[in-house]
Amino acid sequence: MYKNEKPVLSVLQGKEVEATPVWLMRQAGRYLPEYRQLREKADTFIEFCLSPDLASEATLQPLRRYPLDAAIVFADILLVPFALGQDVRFVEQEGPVLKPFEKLSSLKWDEGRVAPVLETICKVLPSLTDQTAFIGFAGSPWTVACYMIEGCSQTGFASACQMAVKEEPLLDDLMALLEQATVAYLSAQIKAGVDVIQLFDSHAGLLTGKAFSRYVTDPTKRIVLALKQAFPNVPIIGFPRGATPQDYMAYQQATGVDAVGLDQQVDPSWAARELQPHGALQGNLDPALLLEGGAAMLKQAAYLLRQFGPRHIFNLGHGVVKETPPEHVTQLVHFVKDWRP
Ligand code: 1CP
Repeated sequence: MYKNEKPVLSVLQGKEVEATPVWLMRQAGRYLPEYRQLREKADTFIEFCLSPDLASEATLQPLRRYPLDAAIVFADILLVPFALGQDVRFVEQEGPVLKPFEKLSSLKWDEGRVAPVLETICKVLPSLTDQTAFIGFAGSPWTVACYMIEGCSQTGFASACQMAVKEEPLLDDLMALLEQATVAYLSAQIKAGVDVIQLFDSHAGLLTGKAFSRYVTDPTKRIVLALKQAFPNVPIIGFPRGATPQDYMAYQQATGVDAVGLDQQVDPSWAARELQPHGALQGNLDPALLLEGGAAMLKQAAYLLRQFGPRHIFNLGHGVVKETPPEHVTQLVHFVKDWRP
């Protein structure tokens, strides 16, 4: 046993762990009353993300309540378009609104615009125990491109999908720009002190087959390669949410990620059989079960723990929904921490 190592890192490095580590996507955020109170201290969500005092506190809030094995820096995937110079706002009840960009050449990566995120990382570090992994993240180019092209999420990203099917040069150019920006941003996060990276490809499932490999797998592979060359010891979790089983397999085999994040549509017994022999897995409790809590949630949690065994980081299949009672999270996290094979 590697007692003095962070369990999340051990799983990602293929080492034995005593118990399955756990963290939750969107473990910080609006389901926590202390987050809602903190959120009032900034006028806009972007300002909140770019205030190291507030963002570091938001990062730590869930760790004060629950014995989680990882912290994830409080930020948002849409800070990348913001740092490229696009106008990004978050509208209450509606979600993100991005102003269409005139031409691609007007976008340029300006790391100074996300420097406060790096400061947040530095501020959080001294408060983490030596067992807690610190996760930095970015959206994958396809998912970020969806928002940049569409401007909001209400349209189901129809024009981005159309551009992908037609392989339009504008999309390819935007993707290339995002790939470079993502590598620069994640490298800066690693230098600031995170020890794991997660790539959120939340809208990967809008594409399949050839378009999936061109806009999801291939860019991820190039980002992983660039990061691994510079930081060989920093593991990467890839989350191609909504991918078909075939696309999940292709993604795992081709990208070089250390772990694949599973959404709740993926059948755990299939994933344990087909994916787990090739790498660690993360996921995939349905956030609706966490919302529900109680016996149904614990039954499925036990099933996942049995199915996946030790090469697994317990998580949800997507983020904690904002109506979730915080006590359900207490129940789940303690259940996972106390579980033994
Ligand atoms: O006022 C608020 O509190 C706004 C809600 C909120 C929060 C708490 C948004 C707006 N973003 C965040 C933080 C956030 N976003 C984190 C850090 C918190 C944590 O995980 O503990 C992370 C990792 C993200 C990542 C993110 N943002 C994703 C990828 C994961 C996913 O949920 O699929 C995506 C798609 C976004 C875009 C986004 N940010 C916020 C909204 C409302 C949306 C749009 C979602 C949509 O398109 O429906």
